[in-house]
Amino acid sequence: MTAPGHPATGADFVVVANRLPVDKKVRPDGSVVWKRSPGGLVTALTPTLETRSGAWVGWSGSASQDGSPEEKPDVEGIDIHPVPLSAAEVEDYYEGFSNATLWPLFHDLLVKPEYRHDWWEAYVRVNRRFAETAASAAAPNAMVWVQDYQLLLVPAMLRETRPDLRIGFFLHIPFPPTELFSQLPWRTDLLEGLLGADLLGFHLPGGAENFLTLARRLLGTRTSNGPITAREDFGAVEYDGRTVKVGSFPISIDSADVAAQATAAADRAVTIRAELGDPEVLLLGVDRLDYTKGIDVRLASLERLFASGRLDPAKTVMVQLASPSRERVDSYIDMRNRIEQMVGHLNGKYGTVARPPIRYLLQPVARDELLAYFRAADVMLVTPMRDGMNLVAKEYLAARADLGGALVLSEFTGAAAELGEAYLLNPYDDRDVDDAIEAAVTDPAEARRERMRILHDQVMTNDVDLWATSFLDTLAADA
Ligand code: GDG
Repeated sequence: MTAPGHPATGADFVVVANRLPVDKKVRPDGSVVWKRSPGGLVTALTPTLETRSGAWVGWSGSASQDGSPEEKPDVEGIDIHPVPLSAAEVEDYYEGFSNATLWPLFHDLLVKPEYRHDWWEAYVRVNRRFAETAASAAAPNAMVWVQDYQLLLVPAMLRETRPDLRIGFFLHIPFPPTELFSQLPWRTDLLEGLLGADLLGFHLPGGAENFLTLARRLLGTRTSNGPITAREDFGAVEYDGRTVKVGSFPISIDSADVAAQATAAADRAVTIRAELGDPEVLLLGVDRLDYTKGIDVRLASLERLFASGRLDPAKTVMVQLASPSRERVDSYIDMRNRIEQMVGHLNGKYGTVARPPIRYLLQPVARDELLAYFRAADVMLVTPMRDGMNLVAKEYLAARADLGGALVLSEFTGAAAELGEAYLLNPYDDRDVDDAIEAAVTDPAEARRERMRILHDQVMTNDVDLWATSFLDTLAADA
Protein backbone atom coordinates (compact mmCIF):
# COMPACT_ATOMS: atom_id res chain seq x y z
CA MET A 1 0.00 0.00 0.00
CA THR A 2 1.12 3.52 -0.72
CA ALA A 3 1.78 5.49 2.46
CA PRO A 4 -0.33 8.64 2.85
CA GLY A 5 1.66 11.64 1.76
CA HIS A 6 3.90 9.68 -0.59
CA PRO A 7 1.89 8.58 -3.60
CA ALA A 8 3.75 6.56 -6.19
CA THR A 9 1.35 7.73 -8.89
CA GLY A 10 -2.15 9.03 -8.25
CA ALA A 11 -4.74 11.29 -9.81
CA ASP A 12 -4.16 14.86 -10.94
CA PHE A 13 -7.67 15.88 -9.94
CA VAL A 14 -9.31 14.57 -6.77
CA VAL A 15 -12.83 15.31 -5.53
CA VAL A 16 -13.33 14.79 -1.80
CA ALA A 17 -16.98 14.66 -0.76
CA ASN A 18 -18.95 13.06 2.05
CA ARG A 19 -20.67 10.74 -0.42
CA LEU A 20 -19.36 8.77 -3.35
CA PRO A 21 -21.24 9.27 -6.62
CA VAL A 22 -22.66 5.76 -6.07
CA ASP A 23 -24.71 4.11 -3.30
CA LYS A 24 -23.85 0.72 -1.93
CA LYS A 25 -26.87 -1.58 -1.53
CA VAL A 26 -26.50 -4.95 0.18
CA ARG A 27 -29.14 -7.44 -1.01
CA PRO A 28 -30.78 -9.88 1.46
CA ASP A 29 -28.54 -12.67 0.09
CA GLY A 30 -25.47 -10.59 1.00
CA SER A 31 -24.50 -9.64 -2.55
CA VAL A 32 -23.58 -6.01 -3.20
CA VAL A 33 -24.87 -3.70 -5.94
CA TRP A 34 -23.73 -0.14 -6.59
CA LYS A 35 -26.25 2.39 -7.87
CA ARG A 36 -25.64 5.95 -9.01
CA SER A 37 -27.10 8.14 -6.29
CA PRO A 38 -29.34 11.20 -6.71
CA GLY A 39 -28.63 14.46 -4.88
CA GLY A 40 -27.45 17.99 -5.59
CA LEU A 41 -23.71 17.41 -5.46
CA VAL A 42 -23.55 14.25 -7.55
CA THR A 43 -25.86 15.77 -10.14
CA ALA A 44 -23.61 18.83 -10.24
CA LEU A 45 -20.17 17.20 -10.43
CA THR A 46 -20.71 14.19 -12.68
CA PRO A 47 -20.38 16.05 -15.99
CA THR A 48 -17.12 17.68 -14.85
CA LEU A 49 -15.56 14.39 -13.74
CA GLU A 50 -16.50 12.71 -16.95
CA THR A 51 -14.54 15.29 -18.93
CA ARG A 52 -11.45 15.37 -16.64
CA SER A 53 -9.99 12.04 -15.57
CA GLY A 54 -9.94 12.03 -11.82
CA ALA A 55 -10.49 10.33 -8.48
CA TRP A 56 -13.36 10.63 -6.00
CA VAL A 57 -12.88 10.11 -2.26
CA GLY A 58 -16.08 9.55 -0.27
CA TRP A 59 -18.30 7.38 1.89
CA SER A 60 -20.46 4.63 0.34
CA GLY A 61 -23.59 5.49 2.32
CA SER A 62 -23.68 2.41 4.52
CA ALA A 63 -21.82 1.59 7.72
CA SER A 64 -18.89 -0.82 7.43
CA GLN A 65 -18.46 -3.97 9.46
CA ASP A 66 -15.45 -3.41 11.71
CA GLY A 67 -12.28 -4.74 10.17
CA SER A 68 -13.69 -5.70 6.78
CA PRO A 69 -12.00 -3.91 3.86
CA GLU A 70 -14.09 -1.56 1.70
CA GLU A 71 -14.83 -2.80 -1.77
CA LYS A 72 -13.96 -0.56 -4.67
CA PRO A 73 -16.90 0.01 -7.00
CA ASP A 74 -16.19 0.20 -10.66
CA VAL A 75 -17.32 3.52 -12.10
CA GLU A 76 -16.36 4.40 -15.61
CA GLY A 77 -13.76 7.16 -15.84
CA ILE A 78 -13.50 7.82 -12.07
CA ASP A 79 -11.04 6.18 -9.68
CA ILE A 80 -13.18 5.57 -6.57
CA HIS A 81 -11.66 5.64 -3.06
CA PRO A 82 -14.24 4.62 -0.43
CA VAL A 83 -13.79 5.96 3.12
CA PRO A 84 -15.22 3.46 5.64
CA LEU A 85 -17.42 4.70 8.50
CA SER A 86 -18.47 2.54 11.45
CA ALA A 87 -22.11 2.55 12.62
CA ALA A 88 -21.08 4.75 15.58
CA GLU A 89 -19.34 7.21 13.24
CA VAL A 90 -22.42 7.42 11.03
CA GLU A 91 -24.37 8.45 14.13
CA ASP A 92 -21.84 10.88 15.56
CA TYR A 93 -20.07 12.41 12.54
CA TYR A 94 -22.87 12.27 9.94
CA GLU A 95 -26.26 12.29 11.68
CA GLY A 96 -24.83 14.14 14.70
CA PHE A 97 -22.24 16.85 14.04
CA SER A 98 -22.94 17.30 10.31
CA ASN A 99 -26.73 17.12 10.32
CA ALA A 100 -27.85 17.99 13.84
CA THR A 101 -25.16 20.64 14.57
CA LEU A 102 -23.82 22.30 11.41
CA TRP A 103 -26.85 21.90 9.10
CA PRO A 104 -29.38 23.70 11.37
CA LEU A 105 -26.81 26.31 12.47
CA PHE A 106 -25.95 27.18 8.86
CA HIS A 107 -29.69 27.29 7.97
CA ASP A 108 -30.73 30.11 10.30
CA LEU A 109 -31.40 27.88 13.37
CA LEU A 110 -34.61 26.49 11.86
CA VAL A 111 -34.18 23.80 14.48
CA LYS A 112 -31.97 24.10 17.55
CA PRO A 113 -28.43 22.81 16.90
CA GLU A 114 -26.97 20.37 19.41
CA TYR A 115 -23.39 21.00 20.56
CA ARG A 116 -21.84 17.72 21.73
CA HIS A 117 -18.16 17.13 22.33
CA ASP A 118 -18.39 13.41 21.53
CA TRP A 119 -19.85 14.29 18.09
CA TRP A 120 -17.05 16.80 17.55
CA GLU A 121 -14.41 14.18 18.34
CA ALA A 122 -15.93 11.83 15.75
CA TYR A 123 -16.04 14.70 13.22
CA VAL A 124 -12.30 15.39 13.69
CA ARG A 125 -11.45 11.68 13.44
CA VAL A 126 -13.50 11.14 10.28
CA ASN A 127 -12.23 14.34 8.63
CA ARG A 128 -8.69 13.07 9.25
CA ARG A 129 -9.54 9.78 7.55
CA PHE A 130 -10.88 11.63 4.50
CA ALA A 131 -7.73 13.79 4.40
CA GLU A 132 -5.45 10.74 4.60
CA THR A 133 -7.34 8.94 1.85
CA ALA A 134 -7.20 12.04 -0.36
CA ALA A 135 -3.46 12.41 0.33
CA SER A 136 -2.85 8.86 -0.84
CA ALA A 137 -5.03 9.29 -3.96
CA ALA A 138 -3.44 12.53 -5.20
CA ALA A 139 -0.44 12.74 -7.55
CA PRO A 140 2.32 15.27 -6.77
CA ASN A 141 1.05 18.85 -7.23
CA ALA A 142 -2.47 17.56 -7.92
CA MET A 143 -5.55 19.69 -7.60
CA VAL A 144 -7.90 18.60 -4.83
CA TRP A 145 -11.46 19.87 -4.54
CA VAL A 146 -13.04 19.36 -1.11
CA GLN A 147 -16.84 19.63 -0.89
CA ASP A 148 -19.19 20.86 1.77
CA TYR A 149 -19.94 21.18 5.44
CA GLN A 150 -19.18 17.59 6.44
CA LEU A 151 -15.48 18.19 5.64
CA LEU A 152 -14.62 21.66 6.93
CA LEU A 153 -11.38 20.45 8.56
CA VAL A 154 -10.02 18.56 5.56
CA PRO A 155 -8.25 21.48 3.80
CA ALA A 156 -5.86 22.15 6.72
CA MET A 157 -5.37 18.44 7.47
CA LEU A 158 -4.46 17.84 3.85
CA ARG A 159 -2.07 20.78 3.70
CA GLU A 160 -0.23 19.45 6.78
CA THR A 161 0.85 16.26 4.99
CA ARG A 162 0.72 17.46 1.37
CA PRO A 163 1.80 21.10 1.05
CA ASP A 164 2.45 20.43 -2.65
CA LEU A 165 -1.29 20.17 -3.43
CA ARG A 166 -3.51 22.91 -4.79
CA ILE A 167 -6.54 22.77 -2.49
CA GLY A 168 -10.00 24.17 -3.23
CA PHE A 169 -13.06 24.02 -0.99
CA PHE A 170 -16.69 24.68 -1.93
CA LEU A 171 -19.57 25.10 0.52
CA HIS A 172 -22.95 23.97 -0.86
CA ILE A 173 -25.05 25.42 1.95
CA PRO A 174 -25.33 29.01 3.21
CA PHE A 175 -22.46 30.42 5.28
CA PRO A 176 -23.91 32.13 8.37
CA PRO A 177 -23.09 35.52 9.87
CA THR A 178 -20.61 35.83 12.77
CA GLU A 179 -23.35 35.98 15.41
CA LEU A 180 -24.58 32.49 14.50
CA PHE A 181 -21.25 30.84 13.65
CA SER A 182 -19.81 32.02 16.97
CA GLN A 183 -22.17 29.72 18.88
CA LEU A 184 -19.92 26.82 17.87
CA PRO A 185 -17.63 25.77 20.72
CA TRP A 186 -15.13 24.75 17.98
CA ARG A 187 -15.48 27.89 15.85
CA THR A 188 -11.74 28.64 15.68
CA ASP A 189 -10.78 25.07 14.74
CA LEU A 190 -13.34 25.08 11.94
CA LEU A 191 -12.14 28.41 10.54
CA GLU A 192 -8.53 27.28 10.66
CA GLY A 193 -9.56 24.02 8.95
CA LEU A 194 -11.04 25.94 6.04
CA LEU A 195 -8.08 28.30 5.78
CA GLY A 196 -5.91 25.34 4.76
CA ALA A 197 -7.39 25.83 1.27
CA ASP A 198 -6.01 28.06 -1.50
CA LEU A 199 -9.52 28.96 -2.69
CA LEU A 200 -12.78 28.99 -0.71
CA GLY A 201 -15.98 29.06 -2.77
CA PHE A 202 -19.49 30.00 -1.66
CA HIS A 203 -22.68 30.23 -3.71
CA LEU A 204 -23.33 33.91 -2.97
CA PRO A 205 -21.17 36.99 -2.34
CA GLY A 206 -22.96 37.31 1.03
CA GLY A 207 -21.58 33.97 2.27
CA ALA A 208 -18.06 34.90 1.15
CA GLU A 209 -18.36 38.26 2.93
CA ASN A 210 -19.59 36.55 6.10
CA PHE A 211 -16.46 34.40 5.98
CA LEU A 212 -14.13 37.41 5.64
CA THR A 213 -15.79 39.17 8.59
CA LEU A 214 -15.48 36.06 10.71
CA ALA A 215 -11.80 35.52 9.85
CA ARG A 216 -11.10 39.15 10.81
CA ARG A 217 -13.04 39.08 14.07
CA LEU A 218 -12.20 35.61 15.35
CA LEU A 219 -8.64 35.16 14.12
CA GLY A 220 -7.57 38.80 13.77
CA THR A 221 -6.35 38.12 10.22
CA ARG A 222 -5.96 40.82 7.55
CA THR A 223 -8.64 40.55 4.88
CA SER A 224 -9.64 42.45 1.77
CA ASN A 225 -12.70 44.66 2.08
CA GLY A 226 -13.74 45.37 -1.51
CA PRO A 227 -17.00 43.96 -2.85
CA ILE A 228 -17.18 40.34 -4.02
CA THR A 229 -19.14 39.51 -7.18
CA ALA A 230 -20.05 36.18 -8.75
CA ARG A 231 -17.01 34.65 -10.52
CA GLU A 232 -15.34 38.04 -10.99
CA ASP A 233 -14.27 39.98 -7.93
CA PHE A 234 -12.66 37.96 -5.17
CA GLY A 235 -11.78 38.53 -1.54
CA ALA A 236 -8.59 37.50 0.23
CA VAL A 237 -7.46 36.46 3.72
CA GLU A 238 -3.80 36.69 4.76
CA TYR A 239 -3.18 33.64 6.88
CA ASP A 240 -0.10 31.73 7.97
CA GLY A 241 2.11 33.45 5.36
CA ARG A 242 -0.28 32.59 2.51
CA THR A 243 -3.15 34.32 0.74
CA VAL A 244 -6.44 32.43 0.73
CA LYS A 245 -8.77 33.55 -2.06
CA VAL A 246 -12.50 33.74 -1.28
CA GLY A 247 -15.18 33.91 -3.97
CA SER A 248 -18.77 33.47 -5.09
CA PHE A 249 -19.55 30.65 -7.55
CA PRO A 250 -23.30 30.03 -7.92
CA ILE A 251 -23.74 26.34 -8.75
CA SER A 252 -25.98 25.21 -11.58
CA ILE A 253 -27.06 22.12 -13.52
CA ASP A 254 -26.29 20.33 -16.78
CA SER A 255 -28.88 22.54 -18.48
CA ALA A 256 -28.61 21.18 -22.03
CA ASP A 257 -28.98 17.61 -20.81
CA VAL A 258 -32.02 18.45 -18.65
CA ALA A 259 -33.64 20.37 -21.52
CA ALA A 260 -33.11 17.49 -23.96
CA GLN A 261 -34.36 14.83 -21.53
CA ALA A 262 -37.41 16.89 -20.61
CA THR A 263 -38.31 17.44 -24.25
CA ALA A 264 -38.03 13.68 -24.79
CA ALA A 265 -40.45 13.22 -21.85
CA ALA A 266 -43.17 15.45 -23.36
CA ASP A 267 -45.52 12.53 -24.12
CA ARG A 268 -45.16 11.14 -20.64
CA ALA A 269 -46.03 14.62 -19.29
CA VAL A 270 -49.36 14.49 -21.12
CA THR A 271 -50.06 11.04 -19.67
CA ILE A 272 -49.22 12.26 -16.16
CA ARG A 273 -51.83 15.02 -16.46
CA ALA A 274 -54.38 12.52 -17.73
CA GLU A 275 -53.62 10.15 -14.83
CA LEU A 276 -54.30 13.03 -12.46
CA GLY A 277 -57.71 13.65 -14.05
CA ASP A 278 -56.58 16.50 -16.31
CA PRO A 279 -56.74 19.18 -13.64
CA GLU A 280 -57.04 22.80 -14.71
CA VAL A 281 -54.04 23.67 -12.53
CA LEU A 282 -51.18 21.31 -11.70
CA LEU A 283 -48.85 22.49 -8.92
CA LEU A 284 -45.61 20.63 -8.19
CA GLY A 285 -43.09 20.37 -5.34
CA VAL A 286 -39.90 18.28 -5.56
CA ASP A 287 -37.63 18.15 -2.53
CA ARG A 288 -35.54 16.05 -0.24
CA LEU A 289 -37.78 15.80 2.80
CA ASP A 290 -35.99 18.49 4.81
CA TYR A 291 -37.27 21.18 7.18
CA THR A 292 -35.32 23.83 5.27
CA LYS A 293 -37.36 23.27 2.09
CA GLY A 294 -40.60 24.89 3.30
CA ILE A 295 -42.92 22.06 2.20
CA ASP A 296 -45.17 23.08 5.09
CA VAL A 297 -45.16 26.69 3.81
CA ARG A 298 -46.76 25.71 0.49
CA LEU A 299 -49.26 23.31 2.09
CA ALA A 300 -50.36 25.96 4.59
CA SER A 301 -50.80 28.43 1.74
CA LEU A 302 -52.94 25.97 -0.22
CA GLU A 303 -55.17 25.56 2.81
CA ARG A 304 -55.71 29.34 2.95
CA LEU A 305 -56.21 29.62 -0.84
CA PHE A 306 -58.77 26.77 -0.81
CA ALA A 307 -60.54 28.09 2.28
CA SER A 308 -60.91 31.59 0.82
CA GLY A 309 -61.97 30.35 -2.62
CA ARG A 310 -58.97 31.95 -4.34
CA LEU A 311 -58.11 28.48 -5.69
CA ASP A 312 -60.72 25.84 -6.43
CA PRO A 313 -59.76 22.45 -4.94
CA ALA A 314 -61.98 20.70 -7.50
CA LYS A 315 -59.84 22.09 -10.32
CA THR A 316 -56.42 21.98 -8.65
CA VAL A 317 -53.98 19.15 -8.02
CA MET A 318 -50.71 19.52 -6.17
CA VAL A 319 -48.11 16.76 -6.54
CA GLN A 320 -45.46 16.70 -3.83
CA LEU A 321 -42.54 14.36 -4.58
CA ALA A 322 -40.43 14.00 -1.47
CA SER A 323 -37.31 11.87 -1.34
CA PRO A 324 -36.52 10.39 2.08
CA SER A 325 -33.52 11.97 3.79
CA ARG A 326 -31.68 11.68 7.15
CA GLU A 327 -34.50 9.51 8.40
CA ARG A 328 -33.00 8.78 11.81
CA VAL A 329 -32.41 12.41 12.82
CA ASP A 330 -35.15 13.46 15.31
CA SER A 331 -36.01 16.79 13.70
CA TYR A 332 -36.60 15.02 10.37
CA ILE A 333 -38.98 12.52 11.97
CA ASP A 334 -40.96 15.39 13.56
CA MET A 335 -41.17 17.31 10.29
CA ARG A 336 -42.28 14.28 8.32
CA ASN A 337 -45.12 13.70 10.78
CA ARG A 338 -46.18 17.34 10.52
CA ILE A 339 -46.22 17.31 6.71
CA GLU A 340 -48.10 14.04 6.49
CA GLN A 341 -50.68 15.41 8.90
CA MET A 342 -51.14 18.51 6.72
CA VAL A 343 -51.53 16.40 3.56
CA GLY A 344 -54.13 14.21 5.30
CA HIS A 345 -55.97 17.28 6.57
CA LEU A 346 -56.11 18.99 3.16
CA ASN A 347 -57.30 15.83 1.39
CA GLY A 348 -59.83 15.07 4.13
CA LYS A 349 -61.27 18.56 4.06
CA TYR A 350 -61.07 19.58 0.38
CA GLY A 351 -61.05 16.30 -1.57
CA THR A 352 -63.56 13.77 -2.76
CA VAL A 353 -62.89 10.06 -2.50
CA ALA A 354 -62.11 10.05 -6.21
CA ARG A 355 -60.11 13.31 -6.29
CA PRO A 356 -57.83 14.23 -3.38
CA PRO A 357 -56.17 17.59 -4.23
CA ILE A 358 -52.76 16.63 -2.82
CA ARG A 359 -50.77 13.66 -4.14
CA TYR A 360 -47.78 12.96 -1.93
CA LEU A 361 -44.97 10.45 -2.51
CA LEU A 362 -42.26 9.65 0.01
CA GLN A 363 -39.88 7.78 -2.28
CA PRO A 364 -37.22 8.70 -4.80
CA VAL A 365 -38.56 9.04 -8.33
CA ALA A 366 -36.58 8.01 -11.44
CA ARG A 367 -34.91 10.94 -13.18
CA ASP A 368 -36.81 10.68 -16.48
CA GLU A 369 -40.08 10.52 -14.57
CA LEU A 370 -39.06 13.60 -12.56
CA LEU A 371 -38.38 15.51 -15.77
CA ALA A 372 -41.78 14.50 -17.12
CA TYR A 373 -43.36 16.00 -13.98
CA PHE A 374 -41.42 19.23 -14.52
CA ARG A 375 -42.73 19.34 -18.06
CA ALA A 376 -46.30 18.64 -16.90
CA ALA A 377 -46.53 21.21 -14.09
CA ASP A 378 -48.21 24.60 -14.52
CA VAL A 379 -46.55 25.99 -11.42
CA MET A 380 -43.40 24.81 -9.65
CA LEU A 381 -43.39 25.58 -5.92
CA VAL A 382 -39.91 26.17 -4.44
CA THR A 383 -40.50 27.70 -1.02
CA PRO A 384 -37.50 27.05 1.28
CA MET A 385 -36.97 28.96 4.52
CA ARG A 386 -33.28 28.86 3.61
CA ASP A 387 -31.38 27.04 0.83
CA GLY A 388 -27.78 27.42 -0.38
CA MET A 389 -28.85 27.41 -4.06
CA ASN A 390 -31.72 24.98 -4.96
CA LEU A 391 -31.09 22.99 -8.10
CA VAL A 392 -34.71 21.91 -8.45
CA ALA A 393 -35.68 25.47 -9.44
CA LYS A 394 -32.99 25.51 -12.13
CA GLU A 395 -33.91 22.03 -13.40
CA TYR A 396 -37.53 23.09 -13.76
CA LEU A 397 -36.53 26.14 -15.80
CA ALA A 398 -34.21 24.16 -18.07
CA ALA A 399 -36.96 21.56 -18.56
CA ARG A 400 -39.31 24.24 -19.89
CA ALA A 401 -37.86 24.78 -23.37
CA ASP A 402 -41.54 24.96 -24.39
CA LEU A 403 -41.72 28.19 -22.30
CA GLY A 404 -44.75 26.82 -20.45
CA GLY A 405 -45.16 26.81 -16.68
CA ALA A 406 -44.22 29.28 -13.95
CA LEU A 407 -41.74 29.27 -11.07
CA VAL A 408 -42.67 30.36 -7.54
CA LEU A 409 -39.40 30.90 -5.67
CA SER A 410 -38.44 31.81 -2.12
CA GLU A 411 -36.15 34.83 -1.72
CA PHE A 412 -34.23 32.76 0.83
CA THR A 413 -32.75 30.45 -1.79
CA GLY A 414 -29.40 31.19 -3.42
CA ALA A 415 -31.14 30.74 -6.79
CA ALA A 416 -33.30 33.84 -6.19
CA ALA A 417 -30.20 36.04 -6.63
CA GLU A 418 -30.04 35.04 -10.31
CA LEU A 419 -33.72 34.40 -11.04
CA GLY A 420 -35.40 37.76 -10.47
CA GLU A 421 -38.15 37.05 -13.03
CA ALA A 422 -39.57 34.21 -10.93
CA TYR A 423 -42.63 34.79 -8.72
CA LEU A 424 -40.50 35.64 -5.70
CA LEU A 425 -41.88 35.39 -2.18
CA ASN A 426 -40.89 35.77 1.44
CA PRO A 427 -41.76 32.40 3.03
CA TYR A 428 -42.15 34.08 6.44
CA ASP A 429 -45.01 36.25 5.11
CA ASP A 430 -48.28 34.31 4.62
CA ARG A 431 -49.88 36.94 2.44
CA ASP A 432 -46.85 37.22 0.20
CA VAL A 433 -46.80 33.43 -0.27
CA ASP A 434 -50.51 33.33 -1.13
CA ASP A 435 -50.24 36.26 -3.54
CA ALA A 436 -47.22 34.78 -5.34
CA ILE A 437 -48.88 31.39 -5.82
CA GLU A 438 -52.14 32.97 -6.96
CA ALA A 439 -50.34 35.27 -9.43
CA ALA A 440 -48.36 32.33 -10.87
CA VAL A 441 -51.64 30.49 -11.44
CA THR A 442 -53.76 33.35 -12.78
CA ASP A 443 -51.44 35.79 -14.61
CA PRO A 444 -52.11 36.07 -18.35
CA ALA A 445 -50.39 33.37 -20.40
CA GLU A 446 -48.29 35.90 -22.32
CA ALA A 447 -46.87 37.47 -19.12
CA ARG A 448 -45.97 34.04 -17.74
CA ARG A 449 -44.36 33.07 -21.01
CA GLU A 450 -42.25 36.22 -21.08
CA ARG A 451 -40.93 35.52 -17.58
CA MET A 452 -40.19 31.92 -18.56
CA ARG A 453 -38.34 33.04 -21.67
CA ILE A 454 -35.92 35.12 -19.57
CA LEU A 455 -35.54 32.48 -16.85
CA HIS A 456 -35.03 29.59 -19.27
CA ASP A 457 -32.32 31.56 -21.10
CA GLN A 458 -30.61 32.44 -17.81
CA VAL A 459 -30.30 28.77 -16.81
CA MET A 460 -29.28 27.59 -20.27
CA THR A 461 -26.41 30.12 -20.30
CA ASN A 462 -25.23 29.65 -16.71
CA ASP A 463 -24.76 25.91 -16.41
CA VAL A 464 -22.77 23.61 -14.14
CA ASP A 465 -19.84 23.64 -16.50
CA LEU A 466 -19.49 27.39 -15.99
CA TRP A 467 -19.58 26.80 -12.23
CA ALA A 468 -16.91 24.07 -12.23
CA THR A 469 -14.69 25.70 -14.85
CA SER A 470 -14.74 29.12 -13.19
CA PHE A 471 -13.90 27.57 -9.80
CA LEU A 472 -11.11 25.35 -11.13
CA ASP A 473 -9.62 28.09 -13.33
CA THR A 474 -9.54 30.43 -10.34
CA LEU A 475 -7.92 27.70 -8.25
CA ALA A 476 -5.30 27.01 -10.93
CA ALA A 477 -4.48 30.71 -11.42
CA ASP A 478 -1.68 32.04 -9.15
CA ALA A 479 -0.51 28.45 -8.50
C1 GDG B 1 -27.51 20.96 -1.45
C2 GDG B 1 -27.95 22.35 -0.96
C3 GDG B 1 -27.62 23.23 -3.28
C4 GDG B 1 -34.65 15.23 -5.55
N1 GDG B 1 -35.58 14.28 -5.42
C5 GDG B 1 -35.33 13.38 -6.40
C6 GDG B 1 -34.21 13.80 -7.12
N2 GDG B 1 -33.80 14.95 -6.58
C7 GDG B 1 -32.66 15.74 -7.06
C8 GDG B 1 -33.11 17.04 -7.67
C9 GDG B 1 -31.85 17.89 -7.53
C10 GDG B 1 -31.26 17.36 -6.22
O1 GDG B 1 -31.82 16.07 -5.99
C11 GDG B 1 -31.57 18.25 -5.04
O2 GDG B 1 -30.79 19.40 -5.13
P1 GDG B 1 -31.12 20.73 -4.32
O3 GDG B 1 -30.17 21.77 -4.76
O4 GDG B 1 -32.53 21.12 -4.59
O5 GDG B 1 -31.02 20.39 -2.78
P2 GDG B 1 -30.00 19.67 -1.70
O6 GDG B 1 -30.05 18.21 -1.82
O7 GDG B 1 -30.41 20.21 -0.38
O8 GDG B 1 -28.53 20.18 -2.09
C12 GDG B 1 -28.60 23.12 -2.10
C13 GDG B 1 -27.06 21.86 -3.64
O9 GDG B 1 -26.52 21.19 -2.48
C14 GDG B 1 -25.96 21.98 -4.68
O10 GDG B 1 -24.96 22.87 -4.26
O11 GDG B 1 -28.33 23.73 -4.39
O12 GDG B 1 -28.94 24.44 -1.66
O13 GDG B 1 -28.85 22.24 0.16
O14 GDG B 1 -30.95 17.62 -8.55
O15 GDG B 1 -33.56 16.85 -8.98
N3 GDG B 1 -33.72 13.14 -8.18
C15 GDG B 1 -34.36 11.99 -8.54
N4 GDG B 1 -35.44 11.50 -7.85
C16 GDG B 1 -35.96 12.16 -6.80
O16 GDG B 1 -36.95 11.72 -6.21
N5 GDG B 1 -33.91 11.30 -9.59
